[in-house]
Amino acid sequence: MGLRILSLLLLFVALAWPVVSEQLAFPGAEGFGRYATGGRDGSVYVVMNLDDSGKGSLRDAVSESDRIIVFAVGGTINITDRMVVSKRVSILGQTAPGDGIATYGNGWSFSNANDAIVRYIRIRMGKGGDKGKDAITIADGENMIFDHISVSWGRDETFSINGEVSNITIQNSIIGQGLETHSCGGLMQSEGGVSLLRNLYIDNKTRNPKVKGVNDFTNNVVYNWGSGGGYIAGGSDGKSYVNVVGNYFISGPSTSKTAFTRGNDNFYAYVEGNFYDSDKDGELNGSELGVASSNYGGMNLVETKYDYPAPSTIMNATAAVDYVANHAGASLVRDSVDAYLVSELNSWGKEGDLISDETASPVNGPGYLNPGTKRTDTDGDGIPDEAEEKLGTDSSTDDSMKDVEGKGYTNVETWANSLVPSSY
Ligand SMILES: *[C@@H]1O[C@H](CO)[C@@H](O)[C@H](O)[C@H]1NC(C)=O
Ligand SMILES: *[C@@H]1O[C@H](CO)[C@@H](O)[C@H](O)[C@H]1NC(C)=O
Ligand SMILES: *[C@@H]1O[C@H](CO)[C@@H](O)[C@H](O)[C@H]1NC(C)=O
Ligand SMILES: *[C@@H]1O[C@H](CO)[C@@H](O)[C@H](O)[C@H]1NC(C)=O
Ligand SMILES: CC(=O)N[C@H]1CO[C@H](CO)[C@@H](O)[C@@H]1O
Repeated sequence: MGLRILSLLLLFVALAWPVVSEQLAFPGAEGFGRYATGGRDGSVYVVMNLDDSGKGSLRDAVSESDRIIVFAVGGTINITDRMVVSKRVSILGQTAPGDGIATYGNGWSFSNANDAIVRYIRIRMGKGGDKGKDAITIADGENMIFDHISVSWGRDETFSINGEVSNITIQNSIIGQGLETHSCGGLMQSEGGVSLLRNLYIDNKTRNPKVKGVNDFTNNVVYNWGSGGGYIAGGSDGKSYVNVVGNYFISGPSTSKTAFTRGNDNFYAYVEGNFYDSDKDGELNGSELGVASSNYGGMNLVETKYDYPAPSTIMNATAAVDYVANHAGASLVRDSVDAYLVSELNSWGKEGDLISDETASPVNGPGYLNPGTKRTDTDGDGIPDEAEEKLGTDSSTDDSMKDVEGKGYTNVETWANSLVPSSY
């Protein structure tokens, strides 16, 4: 067979090969981390108590790989040591009764926690946490998605990605109040792709965020950054390739610096439709930043958008503010901390503060979460009886890891997905 025919044949085979469509982490998962698998090929773990460790605790749940974690209880889990998450774990906070779940007292490590899916949970570190550590750290690993989480009070950074990290999404989340004196939103430094979509960065002195590498920053709101800066174009070494689209920057009482700083020729950026309201006047009436390097801290602006996995809908910056103010964070129920932060945002420049002690006024600690009532789960498979009836599954057989709908999600995921909106 001639080489030519062989290569034609190979081309034909390649074209005819069925395209394997990868499974989204959940309906509405977007960006670089959208295909994280979580614990889909493992088993269900039901968190039964608010203990810091031991059987039935969240710490025990995340200590082993291949688990889908659901909650039979709601409330605040006080943690002493850092939480260290294993590979292929889904943490589905929306399944908790009452006001849902928070951890308080220290931070979390998702380093090497490949394929994590994390939804609707509050991670509040606080001054009791380990000195020099972040509220959330990812120092290496790949394929992770964080959706509708609220992270605050990091002692070093609040949510930080730095190292050999690829394919991460943080969407619809609140990252705020990094504790003084460091008071940082966080580093987002990775060559392997980080998507930051529809998040609120609020009340951090600096790094809201600091970006380096491959990054998509779309439809975020940044409020009341401090003297360190808002979006910081990071790094004199190495090259960065970023999209910055449809974001709204709003100065607050702590703000003394312009929205974008520290760009250079190695920081290639596609920018479009970003707004800036710098006058702290109690009204949201900023204006669009012109496409000029000087408005973007000296970044090297490019004309073509980087082809990164884009959100299904890109809003204008004003609509992004509306969405973020109403829905970002663990928003099934907004706890007192998130309610307070959003009230600051809604003052459009008049209120906001950088804090060093989360237990003092005005924050006064993590607040109280209503535990709600435990639901009956006869077969103990993690899906309450009432929900099994609706799903058409058997409430007397452990069938939560089966896929009754045949759509690629286990029954327990189908239930969890049904509890929350399926698009942003
Ligand atoms: C967590 O600590 C707070 C005090 O900071 C306390 O009120 C609460 O009951 C504790 N929660 C649990 C589950 O022990
Ligand atoms: C990141 O995701 C893309 C698309 O799914 C994939 O091609 C690539 O191999 C992933 N990278 C890593 C390091 O997992
Ligand atoms: C925004 O509104 C305030 C208060 O009405 C006004 O003082 C300010 O000039 C407005 N800014 C812009 C950019 O229109
Ligand atoms: C932004 O989008 C919203 C919602 O689609 C729309 O109502 C509004 O007119 C848009 N604003 C601008 C300035 O285009
Ligand atoms: C919550 C918190 O500590 N925010 C801090 C963020 O940074 C600003 C600027 O330093 C501080 O004033 C805030 O206290």
